[in-house]
Amino acid sequence: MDKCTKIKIFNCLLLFCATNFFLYRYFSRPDTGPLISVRNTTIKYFKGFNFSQYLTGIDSRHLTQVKNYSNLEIGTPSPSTDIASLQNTSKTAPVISNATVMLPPCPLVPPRLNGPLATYSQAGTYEDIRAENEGLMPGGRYKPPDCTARHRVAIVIPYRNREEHLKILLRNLHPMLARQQLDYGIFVIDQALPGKFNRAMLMNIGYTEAMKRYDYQCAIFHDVDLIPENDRNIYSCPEMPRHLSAAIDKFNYRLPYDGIYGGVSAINKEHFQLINGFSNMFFGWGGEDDDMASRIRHKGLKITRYPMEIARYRMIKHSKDSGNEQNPQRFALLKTTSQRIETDGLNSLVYSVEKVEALPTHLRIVVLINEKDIIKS
Ligand code: UDH
Ligand code: MN
Repeated sequence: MDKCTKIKIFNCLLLFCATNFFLYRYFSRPDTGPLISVRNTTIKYFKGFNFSQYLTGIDSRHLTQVKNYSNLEIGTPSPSTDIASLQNTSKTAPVISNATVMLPPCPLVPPRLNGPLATYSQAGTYEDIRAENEGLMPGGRYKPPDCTARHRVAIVIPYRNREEHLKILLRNLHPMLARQQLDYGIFVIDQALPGKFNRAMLMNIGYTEAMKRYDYQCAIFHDVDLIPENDRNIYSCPEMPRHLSAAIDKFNYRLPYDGIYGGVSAINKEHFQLINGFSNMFFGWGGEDDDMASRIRHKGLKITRYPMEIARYRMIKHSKDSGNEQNPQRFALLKTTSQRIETDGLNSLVYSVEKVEALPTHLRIVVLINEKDIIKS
């Protein structure tokens, strides 16, 4: 064989290998390839692919988690089983039994999103709302039926005496969260009378009570009167704290000021622990969200947001509530945020649970808090 033929054969071989390589890459893409490839290749495919990361709300930190779970997540537990219990029992290989339906991880981009939404402005009973939402379990728990969710999210609603708002919110939220393929639970933390309303403290309580019940990866704190208007506003666990309600109709869909953090926000468990949660000291209206934004900055974290076309909400019109008058002390408190972080928050929570009710659409936890206990601690 002369030198020229050898070179031709070598080139042919090279072409053959390259073609096979590209065919393999193409067919093992997340949405087309076999499952095992999904697990091995999604990590590479999506790292640095910002558009999809934005769409899914998934980031490198959670992709790593997905990778770590890959041995476990050949399937998802049936609704009666818990991922945490699976993790405890199957460190080496997943046990496939009749009782456990094994499902693949959900797609990185939820496939049934609509974008802008027509929202409901009325709602019937909690039972009516449940009937509209297939798969919704008592106490407001949901897991996708056909895949293992990539995010386990506790939705915490600080609440008192706003039942009409709550029903409207739940009627809008449940179908959206199901389309977003999240493993979520809704916790309504209902502050008993008497006493001034304390939104931030209710959110600390909601976080604490949620984490006792399930291995949630993050919490979303949600005002009862903010109705999301776009389902690409994904309620996933964020890499950095995420302010979700950036564009509200009441403020002409603009940020009233740059550092605003009120309304709806998401934060992962590690970061919430790092900043010691919210302050418990804000009784009455105002300031608690600005205190939180300072805590986040103080610990070197960043507040992130989705684009304004996506992060849209309408606020149900309401007047001021009694028991939640503007707090005149808020400006003085905001001067001492950095001194209070380590001692005022999750580690200084004092409350009593008066009642826990698993309603068809949410878990209602009635709590009693006492301003004097907080000031003392
Ligand atoms: N909340 C209740 N019950 C109350 C008070 C507050 O459930 O009695 C909860 C509820 O989730 C609500 C959230 O706390 O969405 C925030 O309270 P808000 O809706 O009163 O706060 P908002 O920022 O203030 O909407 C509305 C008054 C507008 C005054 C603007 C002055 N700058
Ligand atoms: Mn409001």
